[in-house]
Amino acid sequence: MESRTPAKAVKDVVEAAAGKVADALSPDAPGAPGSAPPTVDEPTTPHDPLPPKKEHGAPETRTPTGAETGVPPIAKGQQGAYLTTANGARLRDTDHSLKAGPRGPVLLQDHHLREKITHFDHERIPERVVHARGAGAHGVFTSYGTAEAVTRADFLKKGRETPVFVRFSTVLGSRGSADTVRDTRGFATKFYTAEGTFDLVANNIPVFFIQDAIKFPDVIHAGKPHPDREIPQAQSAHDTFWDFVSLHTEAQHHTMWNMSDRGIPRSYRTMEGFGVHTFRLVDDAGATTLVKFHWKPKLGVHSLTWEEAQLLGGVDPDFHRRDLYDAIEAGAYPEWELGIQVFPDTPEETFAGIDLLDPTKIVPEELAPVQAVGRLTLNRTPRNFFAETEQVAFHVGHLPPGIDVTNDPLLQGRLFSYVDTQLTRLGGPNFTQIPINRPHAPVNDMLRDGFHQHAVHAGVAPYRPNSLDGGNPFPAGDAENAFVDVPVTVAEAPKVRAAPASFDDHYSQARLFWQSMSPVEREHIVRAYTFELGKCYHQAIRERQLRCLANIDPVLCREVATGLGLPAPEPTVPLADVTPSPALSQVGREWPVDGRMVGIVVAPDADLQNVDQVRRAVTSAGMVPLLIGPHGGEVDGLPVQRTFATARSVEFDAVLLATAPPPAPDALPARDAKAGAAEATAVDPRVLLLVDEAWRHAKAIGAWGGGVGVLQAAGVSGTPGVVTGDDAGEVFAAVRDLMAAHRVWERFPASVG
Ligand code: HDE
Repeated sequence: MESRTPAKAVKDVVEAAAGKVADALSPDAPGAPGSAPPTVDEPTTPHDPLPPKKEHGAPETRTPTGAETGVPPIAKGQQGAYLTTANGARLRDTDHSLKAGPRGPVLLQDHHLREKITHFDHERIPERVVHARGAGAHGVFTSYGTAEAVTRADFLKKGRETPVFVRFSTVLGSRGSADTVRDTRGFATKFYTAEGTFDLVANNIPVFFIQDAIKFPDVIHAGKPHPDREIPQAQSAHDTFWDFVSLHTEAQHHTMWNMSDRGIPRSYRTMEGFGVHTFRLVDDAGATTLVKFHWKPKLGVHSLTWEEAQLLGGVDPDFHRRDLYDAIEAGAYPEWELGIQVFPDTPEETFAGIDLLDPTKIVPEELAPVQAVGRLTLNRTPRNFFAETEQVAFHVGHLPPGIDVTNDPLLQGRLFSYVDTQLTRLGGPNFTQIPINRPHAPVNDMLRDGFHQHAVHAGVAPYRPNSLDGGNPFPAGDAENAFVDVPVTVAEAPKVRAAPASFDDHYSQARLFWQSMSPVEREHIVRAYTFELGKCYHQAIRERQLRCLANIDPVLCREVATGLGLPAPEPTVPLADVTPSPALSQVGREWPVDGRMVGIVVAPDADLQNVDQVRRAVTSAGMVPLLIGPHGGEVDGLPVQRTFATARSVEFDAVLLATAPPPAPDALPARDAKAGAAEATAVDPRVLLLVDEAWRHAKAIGAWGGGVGVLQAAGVSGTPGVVTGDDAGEVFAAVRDLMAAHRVWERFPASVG
């Protein structure tokens, strides 16, 4: 019997399938589930597993102790052509249990049944207690060498390329919750450096709710669903959250960021990342510097509108992870620059009067510019969500020589928590041996045994000192790049449960943020507070939060109070005199449009030659065109990716109209609720809704030929950001230019000056 089907057989299958595609959807649209289109009939000729999709990456094949194996990553997947047991015995049938006759009872001896069901029964592990919902990607970090002056870390030396795995996440929601909720986002990066793994476990907001890790259970219990009804899911618009943050007022700065557009990112690709705490770098000579880490996205910082975020929660709860995977698949690789703000390491640990140990404070970039030290590019999606994204385990204590921690009390608690949590979540102490967590540096610890031990340790003396293993392992010194515990002087002081007096300022930087916003961003903040507090059941909580807002800014307080129908209270502390930080605003610049989605409405009567040209122009501009037609399949030879029934404005960054399509046969509320009222319209009502929403969400809209009629029917002709013309290419070029500013900001009414 032939033990393996040759690889050629796989190639044959892929090629044969390509000739018998079940549906004619464009191969250009990202998101196809497999690496080859399926056939309508069930394949029966045995062959090796199909290759992964071209954008799939996988953890490097390393031993549990960090050595390269030389085995291609594909070997981590299934092997061979035939179905086997977990022990590799080939199976004849997996559809029927072993029974005493076809109608008889199932036999206990059915080891295949027991193995299959038992394994299935144990497929779930606990989700993360926070940041349960996330999406990951592989990539590479290339160092510019600009940090060499302040750190001895090898991966920051000029030209070093370090493999990375990044996991983005929300904080509050369960693993199956929606991506677009209003929340802080996690931005955790694992650098597999030659000197050991470095985890930069960051967020998209540069400050935190609390100043001391001992309050973490409190803030998370307050933000999570109520313990009795377990609602609401993945959101802060409820009584327990606002009860806590209005009493524990050090949370007010972070809460302000959450209520701003930062709380509803457009994409993971358009988020900044912040290490939050101050870290301490140490150079070859032992000199130290304090730094804060920043990730700066190449595409700029952009957000959804609140209505978009809410619609997406229902229409496409996977919006952010889909966006990440689609962009990588389309070749629009997400990029960030890593930067550091650099501060002298003085005994006071302050900069410009700002306490660098207080994680509720930023240092404005205008006071300490962010200096770029390298570039992160994400270029591969995980092949297996569970093995990679779910099992990846970050820890703020995974530090290479050259990077050390400070006494920030929030960071100190995190140093304990991240190992502790994996013990339950990943079922024991050997989680660094899971493929995605394996270091790319030689591991020679004296940790032994435990559940799921993957290493087969040699030697007889896992202790020091020893002579039986010849004294191995030996301590390293500076010459061997040993980790440096910076010998910081610890002041002699009484043991206290207390914070420094500087930690008492809870409002000045919330005010700094508010003062740095443009009018339209302030408008969004007012609406967000009004929405969230409006969802609280108890008036006492609303009133108490208004008191906090009064200490931040009287205009903000008054506007929110008006929306709630409550009087605006007076401040109880003097309003801080702040200098706005323009770097905090998201509005007023232009950015690359890579990986943006452009919807193009077509129908049989459209000028399809023009459509095809525009589609190519969209692709050449680094964006993804999706044709939206009255029905699936093709429209006059052009493959459509969406229909009027399946499309919704929220998945597009801009909409182009090549025609004014009459109602399609399924344009009935009975068939598609989006069709709305039954009254007859000249244009398909789903297309009118598409234009209406795109306009309301301040997206660029373009039309040529018959498409201009849709704009008239929707009542948006001649308004800002609506482009018409005879030449489809020129219309698209104008739309692309508008997209560079992210939105047509003039369309938002801004009453808050
Ligand atoms: Fe975390 N955090 N955290 N956190 N955190 C976790 O670790 C914790 C904090 C952050 O994609 C947990 O493996 C404490 C700040 C991210 O896997 C847990 C405190 C920042 C992720 C934990 C904080 C973060 C986590 C849950 C207060 C931004 C997701 C599962 C002192 C700088 C990582 C896990 C991933 C995850 C504890 C505060 C970022 C329980 C005690 C501040 C991005 O260990």
